[in-house]
Amino acid sequence: MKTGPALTYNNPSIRLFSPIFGEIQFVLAAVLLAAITGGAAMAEPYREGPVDQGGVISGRVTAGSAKAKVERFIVPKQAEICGGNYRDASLVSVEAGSLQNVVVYLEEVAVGKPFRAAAKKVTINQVGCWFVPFLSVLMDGGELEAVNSDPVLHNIHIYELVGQTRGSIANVSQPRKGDIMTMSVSLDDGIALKVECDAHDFMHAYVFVAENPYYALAAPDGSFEITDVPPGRYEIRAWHPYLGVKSKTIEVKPHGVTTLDFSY
Ligand SMILES: [Cu+2]
Repeated sequence: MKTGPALTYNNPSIRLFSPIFGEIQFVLAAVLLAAITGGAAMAEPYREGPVDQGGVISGRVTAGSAKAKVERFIVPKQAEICGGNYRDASLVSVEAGSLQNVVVYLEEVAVGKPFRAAAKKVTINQVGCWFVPFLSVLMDGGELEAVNSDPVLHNIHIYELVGQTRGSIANVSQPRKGDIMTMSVSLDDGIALKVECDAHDFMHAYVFVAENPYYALAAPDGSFEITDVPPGRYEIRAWHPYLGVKSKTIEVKPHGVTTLDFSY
């Protein structure tokens, strides 16, 4: 049974609220999704356990027909902190034919290797009015920390992404430099979080929320590798924050190395 986000914070003046309308829209979307899928039973939660004759999946994510896309935002205030009079936010980034900011992951793994420590807690720093990092991976049930390193107010607003819809799950004001907020994240249907700042509409970040440790954030050259995979047949997906999901099936043989590429 999953629970909603639990929030703790070091600043007693923090405001915590949810836009009711957004919540209602999100609940309706969730009900609709359940109706479409016939309210199928949820998969069992992932368990850590021994991996016998694990295999490796490796490959590369290429841009294919996807083109780099930049959105320009005006920076109307606090230019000395936030830098310049405008901000070019990269929605789709391509380097030498490789698509950047892609997470490749296995869907529906019942039991296998442990999560790496880095996935259990993710910190997003707000510095120079940027969220750093832009994309991170957190295990489902892990802890998300947000730090304000700027001498201006940021208002971190976190949404759960479910397909083409999103629902607000946390909205926390961080008025002072040094403010820290932590929350545990357990998602019911979504696969990622979108992080925005309500004080600066040009600040954007994403957190992929992994249900199992069989994922890889593709390197700048597009390469990825997923190790110690229990032999079997899987659905493997690539997820890009703006371009969405690509899906394939893959067979992993005992001690085998399987190569597979994604192209957007
Ligand atoms: Cu901000």
